[in-house]
Amino acid sequence: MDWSFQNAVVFFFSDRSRSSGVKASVKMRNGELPKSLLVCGSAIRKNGNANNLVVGPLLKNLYSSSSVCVSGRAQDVSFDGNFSEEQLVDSTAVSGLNLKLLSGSCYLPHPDKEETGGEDAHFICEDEQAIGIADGVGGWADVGVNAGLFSRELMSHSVNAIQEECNGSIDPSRVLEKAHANMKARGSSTACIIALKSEGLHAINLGDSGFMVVRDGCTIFESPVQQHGFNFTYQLESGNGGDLPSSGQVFTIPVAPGDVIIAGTDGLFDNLYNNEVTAVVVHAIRTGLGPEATAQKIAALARQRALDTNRQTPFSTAAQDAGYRYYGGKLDDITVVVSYVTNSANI
Ligand SMILES: [Mn+2]
Repeated sequence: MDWSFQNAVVFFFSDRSRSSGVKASVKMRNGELPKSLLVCGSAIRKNGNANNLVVGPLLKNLYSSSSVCVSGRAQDVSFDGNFSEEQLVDSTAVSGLNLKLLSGSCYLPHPDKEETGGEDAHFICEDEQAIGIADGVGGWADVGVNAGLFSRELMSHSVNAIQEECNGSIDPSRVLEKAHANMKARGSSTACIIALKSEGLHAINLGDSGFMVVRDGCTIFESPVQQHGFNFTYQLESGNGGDLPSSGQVFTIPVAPGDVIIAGTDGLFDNLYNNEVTAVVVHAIRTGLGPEATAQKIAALARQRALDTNRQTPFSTAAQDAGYRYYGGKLDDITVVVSYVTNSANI
């Protein structure tokens, strides 16, 4: 099989606190409420806790089953607002050209945890035209559980489920359901699975990993973040704990040759704004870089921002909105998967 599974070994970081339950919310990365999504409750809740000055890094909250407002049903989102009928027709016409994804990735574990590899995991299924990303929730280290094992197992099961699907009709939701049903490891993780089909990208995203699509130097799509509260992502857990795959958001996005998909964990999207990612992509394409080299460039810039203690980042903005005094980037595992959408006749 011509797929590669990125083996992320494991490390931990301790969880700052177990979050109290808050209403489910959906928030765009840029801080705006999504226009075409069902929004449950408010956006990020102000944190009323006394511990408002954060000295160390803010770390992702564990799911606390006793205090969670589980979201409702899966939300089918097709981004009608972004695509005119004409574009949809064009894209369908283009699909006759047999689109293909050319993918490459870069993974930079948290610098303190390079030896054990961190908690992100991802895969690229070249033959099946699918990619996936998972970010194990680090708070599990407090109870002696390595969430890196969970994210790796989730991605491994996803690859197996993809290979059971009929070629060309991979359903990312079904893949995630199957993968989740087979989970044995303790822990929890975000998940994002994207497959290219004849009519465009099909994807499911649960939690604060995600992906964006760049066309002609513009961001034409970004998946919204799903979190229960600030730094408290939606997450899959074994069995019926945590959020369920049905809470993931499902997307169908028409794409065309020349489009670039950038998928990543929050180590990417907490540190770089969309326009920064897009600028790197545009420069990379202009200089003829392949998807792996582009992923490396994006990851390197995200790491640079993560280490910056002054610059405003998406994460520091979200932290400040939540009532924390926090500046700079957020040091975390950084996973970037870049896929070029090509006409297979050109390969
Ligand atoms: Mn992360």
